Amino acid sequence: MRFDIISTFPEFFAALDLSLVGKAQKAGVVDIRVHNLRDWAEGKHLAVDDTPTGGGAGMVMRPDVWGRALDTVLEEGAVLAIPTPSGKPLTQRDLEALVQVPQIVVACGRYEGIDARVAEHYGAEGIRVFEYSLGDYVLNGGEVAAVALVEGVSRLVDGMVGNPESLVEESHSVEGLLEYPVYTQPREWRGIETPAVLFSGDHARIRRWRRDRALARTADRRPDMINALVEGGKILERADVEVLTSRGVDVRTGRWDYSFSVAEESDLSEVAALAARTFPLACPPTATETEIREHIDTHLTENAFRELTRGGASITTVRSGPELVVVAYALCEPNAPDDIASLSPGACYVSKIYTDPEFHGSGVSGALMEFALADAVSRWGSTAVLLGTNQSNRRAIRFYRRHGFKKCGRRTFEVGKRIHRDFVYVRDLTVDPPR
Ligand code: 6GU
Repeated sequence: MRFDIISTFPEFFAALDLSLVGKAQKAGVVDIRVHNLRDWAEGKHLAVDDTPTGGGAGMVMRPDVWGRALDTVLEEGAVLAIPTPSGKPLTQRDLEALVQVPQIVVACGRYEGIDARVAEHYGAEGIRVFEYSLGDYVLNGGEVAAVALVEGVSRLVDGMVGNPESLVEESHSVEGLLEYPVYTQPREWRGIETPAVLFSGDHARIRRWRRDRALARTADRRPDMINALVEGGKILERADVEVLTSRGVDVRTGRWDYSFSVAEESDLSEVAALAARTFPLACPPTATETEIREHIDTHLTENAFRELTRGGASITTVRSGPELVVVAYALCEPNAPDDIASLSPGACYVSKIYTDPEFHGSGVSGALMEFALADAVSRWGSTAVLLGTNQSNRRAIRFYRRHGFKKCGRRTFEVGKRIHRDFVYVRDLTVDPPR
């Protein structure tokens, strides 16, 4: 791989004699030649720039000087790379394409840039011209961007990086996600523990944890990358959906549409409205309309929820859409009811988790469960959580299993004259969530 860099500051590129790129040069893996543009300047002052035609601030680099330089340096099959803040943002895909080329000539402009006819002329001559930018900010010249391109391409050249696997996993590889956070020794540093899952030796769990962290990071920092994943159909796993949902992403649209919070008094009328809406759908077909109505009017009113929160319960909600309506809520209590508390002494209790049917399968319920349990741990210091679910509700049972719950008993309870049979589930809150 051959690089030719043309600049008015050739000394700048001493940096490329260091580190891995320096080693690669010495090993003959890459050949980097730096040229001083002024060697092609003419006249008494060896000027390389002049005032902008049509007026304006600053100076523009002369095409004749650049023409003489490039005619000398460009070889068959070369790409002419021109760093400029008005170029195409440089990506890993660009670097992967550039490493296939025999020669890259980087033309570093200073001042307000290079006369536009230079790119036009060489493009018309059949040379591939690549005007690129490092991002949406302005530097004084193309030198930093030239170093970035040379280093980024060099490390993809065969025989460069010691461990080829590190090329596969890093940020901006084909996965389309930012890299997960990394840790090393010591295990605890300034009171911060390395996540326990990384010591588990369970490679499937570690992989899942890393993917979760990568997704969460990408959602928080790079909405554009999440949208590309959604459009490309690259979010396939249910666990992906839940992590993204917990960061507010509606994966069906790629929009940031969810917000999670602990309910305050002023939220309780909306919580009651959602409860009244969803409760009938969760009732067995044998329940009569009157029974259902009676239950709603006594247990699912704003007042009933207010009493529960005053009694120490915590309600967490998910809001969505332009109107920010409550689409899911969870009700947690610091202690489980007497009939099951002995199954896990000291455990807190999830008494309800309801999601608007429109949001079933959206990841909202799972994300809300984790949010509600994190709230319980910080609020009450809970080390375990209990819940009961109807024995015939297979969907709920699968959901709780996925969220790390294990069956630990049974209970019955009466609604009207009917006896309901529940399984009781427990989850240890002192270990990392299952994923
Ligand atoms: Cl490629 N050049 C200059 N001058 N400023 C930049 C840049 C390039 N990319 C970001 N800012």
